[in-house]
Amino acid sequence: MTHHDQANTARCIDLRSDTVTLPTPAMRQAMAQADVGDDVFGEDPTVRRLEERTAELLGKEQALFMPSGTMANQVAVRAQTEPGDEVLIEAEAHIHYYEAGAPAALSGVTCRCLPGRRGVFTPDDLRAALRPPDQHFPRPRLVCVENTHNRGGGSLWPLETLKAVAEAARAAGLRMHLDGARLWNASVATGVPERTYAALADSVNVCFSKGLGAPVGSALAGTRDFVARARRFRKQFGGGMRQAGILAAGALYALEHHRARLADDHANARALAEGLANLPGIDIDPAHVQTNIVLIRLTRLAASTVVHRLEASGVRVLATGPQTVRAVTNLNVTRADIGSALAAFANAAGSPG
Ligand code: TLP
Repeated sequence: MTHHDQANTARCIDLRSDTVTLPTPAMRQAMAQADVGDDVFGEDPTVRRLEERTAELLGKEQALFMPSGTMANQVAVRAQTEPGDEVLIEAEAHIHYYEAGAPAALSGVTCRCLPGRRGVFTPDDLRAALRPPDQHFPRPRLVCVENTHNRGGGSLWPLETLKAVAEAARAAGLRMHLDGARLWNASVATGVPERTYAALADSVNVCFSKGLGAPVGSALAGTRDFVARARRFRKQFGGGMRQAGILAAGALYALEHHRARLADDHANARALAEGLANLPGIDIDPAHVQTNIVLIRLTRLAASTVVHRLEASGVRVLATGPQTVRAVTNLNVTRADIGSALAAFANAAGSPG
């Protein structure tokens, strides 16, 4: 029995997130053998290699290793705004919805929310939210986009729409940040290289600890000047790490070995959605499942009830609303697990008794 099998039999089928993945034995080995140094002194060779490789993949001058996607996003906000500025962001974007009020708490900025269709907005949505310079108004400074979009159900930004939003932002003198926690998924799903998306934004966050399966880490990329400024705020926010090469080695391993396999997660998510579409008590359009996140609307029961019942049969999902649950396929979930999860859903979602 391999380590991977053990993990799967010992645990339940965990579809709560792609953050729950465990490092593989080969990844652990790479981590154990990493060359390290003090990264605050710029002396960790493995962190440097990861930063260089990430910058190259994203077509940016530099990248900066970060402890989390949240810190990468919030350093990006802090480095590109001043207190009192306005950030234009889709209403359900992670930076606004799931980061504990950090834009206000850490950068002193307000978020002006744009309406999204599964997380995607248009240049017109952006322009409609812009106000002329006036002493009454906060200064609009930064536009944030998220690709893939988490609460949109792993949805993809059409490249043309993203280009048009980037142009509208530039025309209005705004900078743009791309929360690409799952940009790897977007590229695998569309065939559009990461750097093509990244070229449209001034700053980009990518995560190694989501679908790629590394235990810890993200990176924030941009120009040399931007990264120098971001490095200062990373220190201020407490994110300067020492022998971080142990973590960077896991991220590098994930980058080189786990990107292409995201296609398997996408196929598993689609299979799950297609199976769910046939079950009573569930409303889902499989065509909306573009990557590894499956949003499931429950028509008969409360999310809390279904989460509880699934848990009892060894399947874990996350409630994302009173009648919505989320299943995220990942490195530790096999096609056979999808069949088991469907059987569990058939029992959990249909009947009240
Ligand atoms: N998302 C997590 C939870 O916070 C909801 C998840 O399980 O999906 N940007 C996006 C789009 C994300 O989905 C996440 C994590 C982050 C940023 C933050 O990354 P971390 O968790 O590393 O701070």
